[in-house]
Amino acid sequence: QGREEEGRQGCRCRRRQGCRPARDQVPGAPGSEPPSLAEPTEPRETPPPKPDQATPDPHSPTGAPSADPASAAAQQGAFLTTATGVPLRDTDHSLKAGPRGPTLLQDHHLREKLMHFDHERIPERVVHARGAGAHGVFVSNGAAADVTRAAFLAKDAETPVFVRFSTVLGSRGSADTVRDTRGFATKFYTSEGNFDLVGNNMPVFFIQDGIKFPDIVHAAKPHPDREIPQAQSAHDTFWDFVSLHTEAQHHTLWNMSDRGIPRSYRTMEGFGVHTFRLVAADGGTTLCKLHWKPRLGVHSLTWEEAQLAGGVDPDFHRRDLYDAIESGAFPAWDLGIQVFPDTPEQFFEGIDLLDPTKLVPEELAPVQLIGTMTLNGNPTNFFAETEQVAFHTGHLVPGIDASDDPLLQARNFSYLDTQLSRLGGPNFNQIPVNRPHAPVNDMLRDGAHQQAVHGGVAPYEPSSLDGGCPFTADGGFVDVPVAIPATTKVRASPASFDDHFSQARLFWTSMTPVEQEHIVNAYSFELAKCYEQAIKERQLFALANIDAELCAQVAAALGLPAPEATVTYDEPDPSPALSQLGETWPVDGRLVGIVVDADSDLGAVAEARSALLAAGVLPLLVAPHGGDLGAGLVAQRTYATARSVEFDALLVAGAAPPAADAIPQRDGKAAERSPAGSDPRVVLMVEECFRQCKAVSALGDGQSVLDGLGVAGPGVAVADDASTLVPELLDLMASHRAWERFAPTL
Ligand code: HDE
Repeated sequence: QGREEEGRQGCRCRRRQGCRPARDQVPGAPGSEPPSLAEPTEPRETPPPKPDQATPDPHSPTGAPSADPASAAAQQGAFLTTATGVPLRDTDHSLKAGPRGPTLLQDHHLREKLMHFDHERIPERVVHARGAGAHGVFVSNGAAADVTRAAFLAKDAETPVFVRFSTVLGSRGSADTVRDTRGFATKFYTSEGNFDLVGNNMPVFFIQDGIKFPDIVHAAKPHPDREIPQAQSAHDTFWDFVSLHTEAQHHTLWNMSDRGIPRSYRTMEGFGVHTFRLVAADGGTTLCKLHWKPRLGVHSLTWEEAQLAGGVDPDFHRRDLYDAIESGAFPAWDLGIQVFPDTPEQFFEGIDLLDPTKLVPEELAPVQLIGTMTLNGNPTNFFAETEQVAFHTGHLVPGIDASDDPLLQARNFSYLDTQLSRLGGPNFNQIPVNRPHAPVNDMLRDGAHQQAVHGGVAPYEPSSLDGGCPFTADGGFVDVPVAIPATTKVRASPASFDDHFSQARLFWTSMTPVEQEHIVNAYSFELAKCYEQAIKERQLFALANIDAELCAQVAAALGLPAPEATVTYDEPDPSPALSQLGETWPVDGRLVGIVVDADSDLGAVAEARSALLAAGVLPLLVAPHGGDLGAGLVAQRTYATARSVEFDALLVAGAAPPAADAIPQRDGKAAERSPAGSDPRVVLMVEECFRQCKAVSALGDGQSVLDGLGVAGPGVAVADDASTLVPELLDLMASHRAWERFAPTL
């Protein structure tokens, strides 16, 4: 274990001392310094190999002392070798009979190189194939210590973590900004073994029983005949299933809301979804739901932004996470719990805690914050870590146990299978990213890809050899002896699972008008993409049971009659906590595009840039051409490479006359045809940012661009000097968008 810890600490990323920084280096931890930001792509020296580029220590799975870390590194020495360490003189030419061939069968280097390459790919995950990962640290504040004896939740405990965010439906190479649920899976390397919290960015799920998982996934994946559409729910089979299987309506409504198109992984909430059981030191139990609360608040893209980003930068979320960490803007989340009494009924305020299509409003059970996770290290190697990480809901530690939620029960059964076929054998827990940071002393032996050289002769229990080791542990994992009432074996769900609409309505009525309008637009788009009239009509029936106005608006968009509701239930109280609007949030790590031209006042630009950096915001200079701009400023984007979706706000610091490479309009005169006389690409950037209700600002001459385009009103700031403008701009950014610029029709 000692070596493992050392390995983590040796991480060479510029802005951190190690992947597990000391407590006072963890942003958000008491006494920590705020990170200083830097452009993520700033040139730097090639980092030396990290200690975690190492093969697993062959002995550590048995708990035996570690070998010398240097001898275990995956890559050593200055010279190219074969896989077996034979130094090579040439890797560019195959061995031939004369320069014109043919190639000789005896060329082992050629054969080995191609054989390995041909086997570089492993099966992608059947769901959640597209993802991005990061290392970090979780620091507990001890608030959960009364309800759970989990060691990593004791006060001030620090635990290394690896997180993988993902979309659900798309393949590995699909776009990030599609409308979909997002996975939010965290592996805590605790002192008592690994705890995996394999959650989503939505608190509810499509199905109440895991036996339906293949059905919902088959329906949501591309059509089996032509494998279209990729990473989309906007097609017949998805809407066929969810309209027939109405328990999916609540989750579907979340997908149609702005939560389905997050601004960033950094601005997503996370949810454990299921109810878990906590076990205290005295054996007392409570039920709980787990929440991740992003320090930056919950923010989403608009649909237009999501579609643009899908084309302009399909890696939008992956890049955002990587760059934020590289630039020192470490994303952070607070972990929170809602705690409920562990009663035999397992209901809270009338809500069935075993039904994963139900949430418990925070107004009924406040989320108590129990610690903070900070992501401060990018993976060294995407395949080794992000692709090979293997999560499992059954990876529980003493103090946390599963509930009887039938979806969770099926997950506990299922995840091992997927890892077996994905990672090619039963020893996937020996892959570095999956290895616990606690000593392992199991009696699992042999199998494909075995890395350990196990000593001893008695991998069985009981034994009188090998000193009778290993011993079972006092204080180890205890399965809570929950009483199971006398009952009958049935294929059935409890009657409480029949309520499919009341919480969908709860979500709908908790939205502000602008959020409701986005939901209407999302349904109208998705259903209009279906071909089968019967499916659209059936989904309208489901919407009628959620809200008459929602149904009427979508029906109007589809050109269909709006049906009447057929299901009755008690009107739920709205939960304002579900809305994204109405609060202001830290702007740390947000991006501001600063548009300059050849005549911009670079002194003022430099001042604005420094003020933004000091506020934790990352300014990116957008110039007519790349390279040095003068006054110590370097262009980070050009008019040709920048697009509005990349920025959270815009600062126009020049009139931006058309650059030499501006695409000529029909008459060849770009400037005259552009309303502001500015470069058409800058005009597009300003117009898109304004339409997306982002903060738009202008410094000095930049005001002429906004004036020419009629850009004014809420969310717009102009000033002649940076010291006046920047505070105003930061203020506007804190509410994410100038929401009043949207004009909802509902
Ligand atoms: Fe998963 N799920 N799931 N799931 N899930 C997988 O495991 C499965 C469910 C979630 O970044 C797979 O390693 C079943 C709910 C995340 O590696 C697979 C059922 C929630 C990830 C699997 C569910 C999730 C997965 C695919 C119903 C939210 C990505 C590859 C019983 C609480 C983890 C893999 C990562 C991945 C099965 C339902 C979240 C096939 C059978 C509910 C975040 O095993």
